[in-house]
Amino acid sequence: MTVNVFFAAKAERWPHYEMPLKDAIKSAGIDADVSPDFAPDQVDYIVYAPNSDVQDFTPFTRAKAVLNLWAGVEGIVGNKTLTLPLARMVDSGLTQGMIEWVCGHVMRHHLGMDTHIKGDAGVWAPSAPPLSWDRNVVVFGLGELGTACAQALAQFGFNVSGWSRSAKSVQGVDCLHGPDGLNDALARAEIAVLLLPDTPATTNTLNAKTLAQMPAGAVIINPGRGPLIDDDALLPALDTGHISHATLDTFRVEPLPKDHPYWAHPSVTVTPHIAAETRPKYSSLTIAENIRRGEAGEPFLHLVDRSLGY
Ligand code: NDP
Ligand code: OXD
Repeated sequence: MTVNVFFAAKAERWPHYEMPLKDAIKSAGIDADVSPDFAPDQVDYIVYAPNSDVQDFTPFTRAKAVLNLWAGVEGIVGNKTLTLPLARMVDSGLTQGMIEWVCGHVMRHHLGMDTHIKGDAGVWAPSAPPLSWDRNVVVFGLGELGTACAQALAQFGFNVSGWSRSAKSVQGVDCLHGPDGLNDALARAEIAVLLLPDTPATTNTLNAKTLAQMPAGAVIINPGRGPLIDDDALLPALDTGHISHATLDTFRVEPLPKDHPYWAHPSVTVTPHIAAETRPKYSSLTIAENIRRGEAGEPFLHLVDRSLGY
């Protein structure tokens, strides 16, 4: 029987997804109609972006799962009309993109690239950076993306620690966890990379108290989510130099409002939520595999735990 796969994302995304999604689902051996236009009660799977117009899932009476195109699920996990299984996006392209973005920004700060590239004209002021072996980097969040980034940073030679909710073992990474592990993680974080999900438990992970626990001159890199940082605590910490720089890709309000102090702050780099893209070519493979699983009666991959919110 033909499976109906409903593409519920912004209309402008459909031309990018149509062929990769159709090809991947066909290659997974599934006979499917894939379209952004279906009567809700005819839909078997919903390929979903949380900024879609679809916010009420009750009319999707025969659907078997919602397959999120984003890694972050804070925009859907609390939707009371959603009782179907919810899978989030994990794909090789997303992970590789995040590794490249995180390592690039860690290297910028580790090597002091801004100082040496933009140095005052005519002033020859050598100041060698420490080697990666002598630099402590902490990745907050050791999930799909955090683990991959932590391991890539360890390959460069950094002293890498990671912090997660539950205990972990990751080769080359000193793993800390839970509220007790947070104090150690903060104290080590000369460079902090935030790859936590946005949940009630992670809101303001970096606040006035925890920022004060970080080493003087620490750098923060946040490709995770805006609410992980209390902005009203970060700005004064940047002003005093206790935090020497923040490279921020995610914000409480996106796009970041034009009058937000981050834009003009000399110690802040703003990037427009581009750390890692969901690319149709790779994400379609994850979607297709989950549809294959659904049809074969196998467990879905990457299911979200609604009680934890990620
Ligand atoms: P995962 O769900 O795989 O990993 C989340 C990690 O955070 C896990 O290690 C988890 O711990 C940890 N965590 C969750 N809650 C807590 C807590 N209360 N205390 C300590 N640790 C906690 O997510 P991903 O790695 O796939 O993605 C991480 C986030 O990156 C996404 O949620 C999204 O917000 C963001 N993202 C940003 C993108 C961008 O372009 N800027 C692109 C893609 C994702 P445990 O392992 O114990 O469960
Ligand atoms: C995601 C993101 O969650 O792009 O996938 O931020």
